[in-house]
Amino acid sequence: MAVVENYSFRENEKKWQKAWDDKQVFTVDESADKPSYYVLEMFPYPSGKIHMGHLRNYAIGDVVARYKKAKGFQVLHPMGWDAFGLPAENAAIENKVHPAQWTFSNIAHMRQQLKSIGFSYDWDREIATCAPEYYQHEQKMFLAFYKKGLAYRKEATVNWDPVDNTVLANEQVIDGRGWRSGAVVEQRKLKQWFLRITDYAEELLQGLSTLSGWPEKVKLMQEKWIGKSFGAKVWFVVKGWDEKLEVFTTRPDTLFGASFCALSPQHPWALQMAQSNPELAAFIEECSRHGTATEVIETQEKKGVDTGYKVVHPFDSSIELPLYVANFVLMDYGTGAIFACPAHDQRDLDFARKYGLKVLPVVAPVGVDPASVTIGTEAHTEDGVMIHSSFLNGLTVEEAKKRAIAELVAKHLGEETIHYRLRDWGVSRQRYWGCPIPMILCPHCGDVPVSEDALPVTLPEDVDFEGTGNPIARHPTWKQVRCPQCGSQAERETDTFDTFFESSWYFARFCSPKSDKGIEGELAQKWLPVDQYIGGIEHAVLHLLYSRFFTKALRDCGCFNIDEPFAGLLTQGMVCHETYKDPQGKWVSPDDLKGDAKTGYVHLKTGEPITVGRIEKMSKSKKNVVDPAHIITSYGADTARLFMLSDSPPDRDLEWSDAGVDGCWRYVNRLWRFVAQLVEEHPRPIIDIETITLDKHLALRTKTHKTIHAVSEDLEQFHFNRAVARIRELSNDVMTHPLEDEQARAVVYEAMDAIVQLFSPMIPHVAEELWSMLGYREWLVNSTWPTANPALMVDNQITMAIQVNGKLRGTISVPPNTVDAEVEKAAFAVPTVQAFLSDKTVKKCIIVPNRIVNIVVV
Ligand code: ANZ
Ligand code: ZN
Repeated sequence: MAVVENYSFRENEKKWQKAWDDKQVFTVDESADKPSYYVLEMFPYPSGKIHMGHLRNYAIGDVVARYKKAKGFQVLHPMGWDAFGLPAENAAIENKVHPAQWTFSNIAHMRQQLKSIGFSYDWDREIATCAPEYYQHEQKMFLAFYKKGLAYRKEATVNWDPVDNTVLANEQVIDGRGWRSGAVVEQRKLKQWFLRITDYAEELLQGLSTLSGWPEKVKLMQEKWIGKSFGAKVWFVVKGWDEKLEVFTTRPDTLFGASFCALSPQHPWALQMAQSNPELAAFIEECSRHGTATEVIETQEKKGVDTGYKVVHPFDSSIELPLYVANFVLMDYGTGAIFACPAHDQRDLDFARKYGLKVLPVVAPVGVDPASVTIGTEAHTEDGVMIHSSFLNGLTVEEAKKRAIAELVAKHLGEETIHYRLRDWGVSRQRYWGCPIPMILCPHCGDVPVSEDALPVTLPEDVDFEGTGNPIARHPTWKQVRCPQCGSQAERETDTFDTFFESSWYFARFCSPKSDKGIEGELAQKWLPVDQYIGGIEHAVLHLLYSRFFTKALRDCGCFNIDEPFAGLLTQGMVCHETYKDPQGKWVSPDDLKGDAKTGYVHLKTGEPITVGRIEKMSKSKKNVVDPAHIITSYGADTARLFMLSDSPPDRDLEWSDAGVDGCWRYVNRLWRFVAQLVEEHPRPIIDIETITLDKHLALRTKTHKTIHAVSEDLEQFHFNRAVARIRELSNDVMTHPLEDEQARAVVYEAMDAIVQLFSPMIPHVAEELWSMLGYREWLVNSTWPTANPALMVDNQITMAIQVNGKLRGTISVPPNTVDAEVEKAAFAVPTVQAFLSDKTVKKCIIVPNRIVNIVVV
């Protein structure tokens, strides 16, 4: 037997990458007469190197892209860089390197890494969002939005990160702290640019129901984020003041349980009243020291100050309620004022208990005697029947809501409203490394858009990153400009866009990446929506919601006629790894361990015993990261890809294990050695495969065709791990199939061809190599996907269960649709069945064709 060496991935992966690249096999041919398919993975931030999360994301995307290409689609599979953002600026401060230089050198390194993994990208379409060729188009978009009233500036209380010196979006505040710096967030007032995403709240909500290719959980998260609620506005007359207090409520049914009204500390009235009320002024000042984040407001102790004013109950003018300013009322929700019903709202109850205010239950849970309803420390928020509520008594909550609103309308004291939790999107950031907002602030004309012919507004390059705040604002000349309207000395807007702006339309730019028009309507129309989008669940709300909003806003600006950006969405799970700690409780990297799972680990350098902790998402802070670069240099890209795909379903978490990778590596080698030996010792026979009649060979043919069918189905449904398992199972059969004669060899070659083709989207380099070893001149990457022959997919043997008095006693293997008499004969001949028949009389034998033989004995 010939000595066969290990598969040389180093040589082969490079060879095939170069070959594909030279022939531009992944370059889109816009003129091709094929159906189009657009697969996109969330583009990376150029942090410096590819991590495991990227590898998994792109391995999945590449399977989809290569599979669709083989299925005859013209596939658009692009890659680019989400290149603006804070880390570049931080690097500028720490390492004294310009953000552009830092970013572009990271891009160069990561591009080379991606190329070494052999992903099927059309590199001609590469984009970097920090290039003026990219961001100039979003300046035009912003001006179009501004013209349409979709962009506006307003003074807003913002979350201020005192360490990063920047404004944070609410969602960047986690448990009251900055998401990056971890600093306690403060409140500040600033004039900020906003995009009117709330104009699209209803359409964004309705659109979810059209997204059948999205995971339910993502749609649910978006639905909650949009937060539509039906309710009412109620106008309370303020005693001794010629004003009505407007509150928003979702529970007008509970009005008879109202015990007080409350204003947000930022409510204009509160600020006005504070001028003559030092206690109130001090309280408002205290509140402003906390963040605006909902989490903070929900978890802090409920506190307030009585303004001394009274408001009149809309249904009974003899009832007067005190008016408070309370810290749990948000200014940017509803009207910034509430009426409180402590019996049925927990926040109101906490507040009422603290200040000794009235607590009157007005909803009795179904089946509970109204007289026995009492409220302790927990509010009743469930459904029920109205009590202590005059004309509402006896109605259900739903009925009472309607009735109460009708009464409010009749008295001109309120109206029905719909409310959304969704807020307008604040896009201003006081940062250098972002897209400049193309606006000029003129002392005479106010906000003036930069004129089209003066675009793009590019970032100044010679900036100093030392001081605090925004380096552009500190630049001596950049912001000095003449007002395009009146010509007087004016100033440029020095804020830059939130980096979610760039990622909200990049998928459209990939359709015409070099066009000086930005988005070419016709090409966007051809490719969009993206057929399959793949990325992390962490983007379930913001990025995906902003992209949906942009698509609708761009549509309304006449850019194209598309409603939704992503038809299909796959959110992949995380890559996890065991964690390790030394005796001092410090995290230890897997690279610093000696030993193994069985005998235990010690520290490589200190020899100290190591405790193994939980399996967690790979993260720098827990030191449980494995660098894909190491795996790729020691095992090759195909092995790394195979492991990423075979271990668990793509939407679940995956546990990285050295043993698992090693198993994949050994498998790739086994496959390669088998083919190398096969072609050397048993050349492909020249016989017509359809003439094969021997059962044992037909069984392998059946398995091959069944596998082709099942794997194709698996890939359609993104069940990559199942697909891998099936192909491996077939290959095990092939490798043990006797190669005694021509018929045997013919079916083995047929099976091997299928295995290589089915594996080609997952382990493309070794598959391409095996394909040529199997004798094909045409490249595998250009071959079409195999199809299963339905006639061969029928089993020639099936297994039937044999029951005696309802208990399973054995099985038989017979050809499908065997006549009953033969089945019976075979069943009675099984020894384990006979044991239960010996001293009994058979009453009857019922046969469920192809499935069960039921023998009844007494
Ligand atoms: C009276 C009431 C009685 C309420 C009751 C609830 C239960 P969702 O459902 O999330 O939209 N609310 C209104 N504006 C607010 C603001 N700016 N800050 C804090 N809370 C505010 O919440 C709507 C409910 O939240 C409203 O209904 C209001 O309290 C409160 F048994 O009105 B409710
Ligand atoms: Zn002017």
